[in-house]
Amino acid sequence: MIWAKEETLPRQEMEELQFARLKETLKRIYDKVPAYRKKMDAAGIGCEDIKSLDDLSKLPFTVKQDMRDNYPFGMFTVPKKDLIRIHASSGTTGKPTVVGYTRKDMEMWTECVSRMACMGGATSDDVAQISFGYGMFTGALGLHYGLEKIGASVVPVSSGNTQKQILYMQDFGATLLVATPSYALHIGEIARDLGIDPSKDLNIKIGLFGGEGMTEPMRDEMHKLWGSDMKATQNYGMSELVGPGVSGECLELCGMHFNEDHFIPEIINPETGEVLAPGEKGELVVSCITKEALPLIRYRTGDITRLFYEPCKCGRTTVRMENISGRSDDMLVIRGVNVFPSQIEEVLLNIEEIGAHYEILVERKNYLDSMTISVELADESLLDSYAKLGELEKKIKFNLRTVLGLDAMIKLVAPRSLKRFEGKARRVTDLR
Ligand code: DLL
Repeated sequence: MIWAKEETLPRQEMEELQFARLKETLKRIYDKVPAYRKKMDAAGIGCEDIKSLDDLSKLPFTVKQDMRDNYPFGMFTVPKKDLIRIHASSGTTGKPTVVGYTRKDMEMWTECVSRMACMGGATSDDVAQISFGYGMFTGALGLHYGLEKIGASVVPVSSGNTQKQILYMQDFGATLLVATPSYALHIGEIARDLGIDPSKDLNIKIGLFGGEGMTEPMRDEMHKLWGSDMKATQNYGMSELVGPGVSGECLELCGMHFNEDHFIPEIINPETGEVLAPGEKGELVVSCITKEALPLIRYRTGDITRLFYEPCKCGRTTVRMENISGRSDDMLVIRGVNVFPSQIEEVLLNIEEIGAHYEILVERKNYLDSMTISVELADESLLDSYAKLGELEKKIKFNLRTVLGLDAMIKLVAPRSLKRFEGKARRVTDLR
C-alpha cells in the first residue's frame, strides 16, 4: 500500500515543491540561527542567490561539529518552549548530538515513518513488536508513533530481556518485528535455544529493520532463521535529520525510497565536496526542507551510497538510495588499503560454513597494520576436524584477499561464542 500521494508525484512537481520548501526553510534559518548566518555570509551567499534547486550546491555544508559547537540548542530555529520532544545520540567522542521536535515536526516524522512501514508491508492488522531500545535513541519512539498511526497494534517491548520478548511474541501473536538486524538474528537464535523454531512456531511475517546496515547475505540469514516468506526490509534514518523515516525499502527490494518532499538528498565526493551525478557513489548529504525546530541544510551524513531516480515498479516515483556500503569515517585504512566493514561482512556471510556473527580487530604490530577477524562456525561438528578447519580458514583468507586485496588473520571460534548486541552491533575494534 502507498500511504501518501507525495510518494508518487511526477518529478517536475516534486522539484517545484522541494524548491518552494527549501526557499522558505533557508530564509528562516538565516534569520534565526546565527551560526548558519555566519557560514552563509562567510561563503558570500544570500538566500536570494538560490534561484533553483541546482543552486543548492552553492550552500555551505553543515557537519556534526556544528551541532557540537552549538550544544545543546544553538542550531534550533525555535525557542525551547516550542519543543515537545528532545532526543540525543551519543557518539563515541565528544558531546551528544541533541535534536528537538515541535508538534508539527512530530506530525511530519510520524507521517514519514507511516510511509516506510507501509512500504515494508505493514498494515492495520499487524501486531508490531518494537525491539529497539526506548529512550534517547530515535528508533523506538519513531517506529512506535508511525505504526500506531497506520493502526497496527504496537507492543513497546524495547530491547533486552530476550526470553520475555519471545514469550510476548508468542502470546500476543506478533506479526511484525522492529529491531536492528543484528538483534533480530539474536532473538531468533535464543528462540531456537528455547526449542522454538521462529519460522514455524512464531508468526513474524514482516521485519522492519534499520539503525544499522543489513547486507544481502545477512538478509539471507534472516530468512533462514525467520522463514523464507518474511518480508525483511531495510530502513534508514539519522537523529539529526529526524530519526527513522528518511528512507525505506519497498517490497521490490531495490533501494530505499527517500521521503523527498521532506528531505533533499545529494551525493558528494567526500574529499572534494563536489556534487556527483545520479548513480555515482559517494557521501550522502541531506537538506531538511519541512522541519521547524532543526532544519539542517546540506548535512553531511558520512554514509556512503548512491541514488537512482528511475521510478520503481512499486509505483513510487521517489528517488531510491542504495544500501549504505559504509561510513566515510568507519572506513578502515589497513596498510594503505581502504576497507569498509560491510565488504568484509559480504565475504564472510557468503561462506556457508560460518555464521552471521564476526569481530574485526585492527592493531599495529611492529609499525605494520594487522587485521584479525574472529568468525563463528555455523556448526559445532567442524571443531572436531582439524583438516576441515584448516581448509575453511584458507578459503576465508582467499575470498577476503580477492575482494579486499588484503591479508587477514582468521580465528575460527565455536558457534555462539562471540558477543551479541541488543541495539546496534559494534563489530570493529581499532587499537591503532
Ligand atoms: O539510527 C535512526 C534510525 C533508527 C533509522 C531506526 C532506522 C531505524 P542514529 O542513531 O542517529 O539514527 O544513527 C544514524 O546509523 O548515519 C547510519 O550510519 C546508521 N544507519 C541507520 N540506518 C541504517 C541503515 C538512527 N538502514 C546512523 N543502513 C546513520 C545502514 C544505517 N546504516
